[in-house]
Amino acid sequence: MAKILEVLARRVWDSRGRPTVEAEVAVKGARGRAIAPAGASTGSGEAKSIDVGQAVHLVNSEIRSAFLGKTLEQETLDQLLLSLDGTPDKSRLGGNAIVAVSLACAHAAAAAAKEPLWRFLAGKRPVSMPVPQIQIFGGGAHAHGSMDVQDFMIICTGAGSFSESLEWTAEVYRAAGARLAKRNALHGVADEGGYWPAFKSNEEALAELTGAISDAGFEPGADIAIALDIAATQLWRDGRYHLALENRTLSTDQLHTMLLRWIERYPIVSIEDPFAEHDAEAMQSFTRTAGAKIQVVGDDFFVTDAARVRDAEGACNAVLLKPNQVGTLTETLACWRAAQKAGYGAIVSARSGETEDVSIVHLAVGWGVPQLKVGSFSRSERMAKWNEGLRIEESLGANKLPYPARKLFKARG
Ligand code: 2PG
Ligand code: MG
Repeated sequence: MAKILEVLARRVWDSRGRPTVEAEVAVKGARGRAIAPAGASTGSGEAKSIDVGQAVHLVNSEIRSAFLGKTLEQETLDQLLLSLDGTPDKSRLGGNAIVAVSLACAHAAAAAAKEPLWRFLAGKRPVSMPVPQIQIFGGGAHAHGSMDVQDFMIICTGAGSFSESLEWTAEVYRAAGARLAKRNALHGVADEGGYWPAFKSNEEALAELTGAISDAGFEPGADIAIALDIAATQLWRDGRYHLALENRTLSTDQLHTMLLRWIERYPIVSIEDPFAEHDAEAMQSFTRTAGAKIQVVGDDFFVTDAARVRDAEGACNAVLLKPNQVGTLTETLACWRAAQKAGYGAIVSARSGETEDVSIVHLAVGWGVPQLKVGSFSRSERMAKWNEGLRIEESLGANKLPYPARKLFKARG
């Protein structure tokens, strides 16, 4: 196996105009490159990012010295990163330095094998395209709190392929924009490219999204369903959930009741982080009640940590996988394996601060993770990922591929 000849990092800029870490790893005749993303609604258990200048310096000094001459083998190198760091939260080398180097190693290994990353990761396993969750309205920490719920997304549950899902999404995105324009409420887009929210209540956004699905000529629930990320950790303060837009606070029970009512009224098939990260009991009770009907996803709740998934005791039935939330690729894969063992669904996810880096699309395809969340259907840091998915689908032969959308989400009217 190839030996590492060079490791380097530089400061680059993300979609929010903030600095981030780009790393490169080279072996003879091949090179891999990756950029660390950044979250805004972060879980307290996430790997800690450090000052970008310091992270770049540490890659170019300590990590480089430790890596030069080592065999390009992902698990061993990820283990080396963890032991060099030596902290439980990756705060010495920085989660941003670690994830950039770890991903760059994977790209270098794939390049050395002369394979696209997804194929290198899949090996001989058959692959299929993931089902996208695509944001239409962005709120929460991605829109200065101007709406409480963070992500109003669609899942094209009736689509027959990845590319068809994108075609349908384009129609809904356009229809949602037209509805806002008609009300003089089109104010640009939030951090992930979803329309900036101009609604009187969170529920109004749900009604508008359902209306946009219909306007675009689809049947809500049968063709296209709704997925929400409540990102409820952001709403929790002094023992209550604060809905600032509606000028009211809710107890845990009241939030539970409100979400159940939304599920009854709107074609919702997935809810992420319905309760705050510390509230395992509320998550368990919600999943007991709603979990047979919908996907309940843990993001801040799991922070891509395999041990948390193993200890969840039915708190969710699906896991969000974000490599930078845990640090290394090996740990991210361990979390996906823990999810599979628990019978959970999984979604590879981008962050709200992104770049042109498309690694996550390759991870979803290569590891066989059935869903992918990238943000909305605008802004090139998002479109770069959807477009990379189209290239992968094309190289796989789109019409021969099984597409799991209909199976994952039974049509709901
Ligand atoms: C999330 C992500 C993406 P952030 O909460 O799922 O929507 O946001 O990267 O800000 O954590
Ligand atoms: Mg989330």
